[in-house]
Amino acid sequence: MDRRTFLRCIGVTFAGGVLGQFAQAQDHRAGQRANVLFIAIDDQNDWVGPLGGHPLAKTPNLDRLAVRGTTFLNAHVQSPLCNPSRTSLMLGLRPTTTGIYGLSPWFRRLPQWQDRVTLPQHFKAHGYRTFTTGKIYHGGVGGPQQRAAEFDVWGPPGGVGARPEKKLIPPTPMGNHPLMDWGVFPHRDEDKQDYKVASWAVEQIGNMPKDQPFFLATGFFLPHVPCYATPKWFDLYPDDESVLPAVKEDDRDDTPRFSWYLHWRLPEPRLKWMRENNQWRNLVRSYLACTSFVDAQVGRLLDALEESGLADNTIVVLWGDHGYHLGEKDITGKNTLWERSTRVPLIFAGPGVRAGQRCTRPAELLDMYPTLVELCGLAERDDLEGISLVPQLRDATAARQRPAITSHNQGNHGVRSERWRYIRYADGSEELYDHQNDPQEWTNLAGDPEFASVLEEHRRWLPEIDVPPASGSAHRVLTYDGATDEAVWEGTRIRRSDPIPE
Ligand SMILES: [Ca+2]
Ligand SMILES: [Ca+2]
Repeated sequence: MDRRTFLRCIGVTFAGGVLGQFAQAQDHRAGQRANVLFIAIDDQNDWVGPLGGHPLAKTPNLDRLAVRGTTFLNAHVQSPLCNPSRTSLMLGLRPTTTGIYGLSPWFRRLPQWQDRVTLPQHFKAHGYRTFTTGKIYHGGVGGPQQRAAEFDVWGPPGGVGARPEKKLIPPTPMGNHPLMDWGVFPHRDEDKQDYKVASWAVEQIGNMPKDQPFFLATGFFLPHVPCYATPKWFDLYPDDESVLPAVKEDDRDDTPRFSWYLHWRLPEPRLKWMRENNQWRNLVRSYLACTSFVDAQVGRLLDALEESGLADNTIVVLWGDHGYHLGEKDITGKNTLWERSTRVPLIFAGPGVRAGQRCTRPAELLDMYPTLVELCGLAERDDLEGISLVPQLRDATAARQRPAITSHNQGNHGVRSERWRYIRYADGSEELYDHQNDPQEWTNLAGDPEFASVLEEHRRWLPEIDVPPASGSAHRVLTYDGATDEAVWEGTRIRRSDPIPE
């Protein structure tokens, strides 16, 4: 009997919830569903060891998680911004379905989503005890009653922790936003909020009741700005040009003007400012340093799981809420439909997950909800927009029926298949990149008749449902009226002739 036939034969057992990594299946406590350790990393792009987005990134703990599990090399967010990305994956719905594109609103404020059963709530309904600490949702969820409705047990919130008395870098454009800061300064790791978040999660893991499965959500804030690091982490990265990502000087010449509208006026400095103020290398090293620091916190969680004896019956899933540009395409920050902004770590490990796999099939963070439901044998839901990744967790080469789709405000979508990235903006302008020959997305092929059929193939995946911003939408919200060619960014009209803000 080959493995596939074997898996089919034991399919009933899989659906029943006692999931095993083949020979390990019998080791589980009879009848006990697998636990879930759900790890979020804020603004974490693909600069981690398992994804290879930066050749110098040092993430030994993500590396060891990847050895234990399956890494999705082509996983993408549904929105390149915290609130819409997290709302999407926790609800199992696309931003184009909810209309949540901006940093506001909190989805419970909308009558249509007030009673929506989120991922952790679905686990709670199946007998799990749910825990949360750090940044899982984008903002506060409300008072004690609302908090209790979202999770059973609440740990320390997310945040920066130790910070210098004043900003380390020169005043940044567009208002010198307090979060726009980075650099090395001496402080104790223990005083960082992410350290405290990990400590609390470690403590919970050590004290988990043995007779009830748990869903533990742990959200790290770094490498979100401000990226403060102690010399220990900063010095992991060379103080020379080798640390900088490759950029093409005229890269934006073949991208539509509308691509600028998606990040029209933002506190994140452009590359030009970074260079003029001698901050590019500093930001890159600070971001990488913070990535390594967070990796160490992930390591503490993995150690705790092993020491508690729970590792064999706990599914670990680790994800980043969206990527981050550090100079590529002339900008820093998020809010784009390009690879650096949409590609994120997505790693599963534990019972039911084949170890050591690297999957190149497109995957969406939206898929986590149905995947975890299937892995843990919970009741299936027919109102989720993601697709379970369990076939790929068993065999990384298993077929995937659709590409990954990222949306940033109504009408702007990126479609990522195994080989291509197709982008369509609300005004109809387009981009096409061939990742086989152009992994940096430097050459826009959309205007080349040779690729007309590729364009056509990808256009059909544009979301059919594509609603306008929900009521109360604010911050990084862009609207466009095709009839009048009027684009409005955060309430202010952009004219075709307006210079691109620096
Ligand atoms: Ca984020
Ligand atoms: Ca280009």
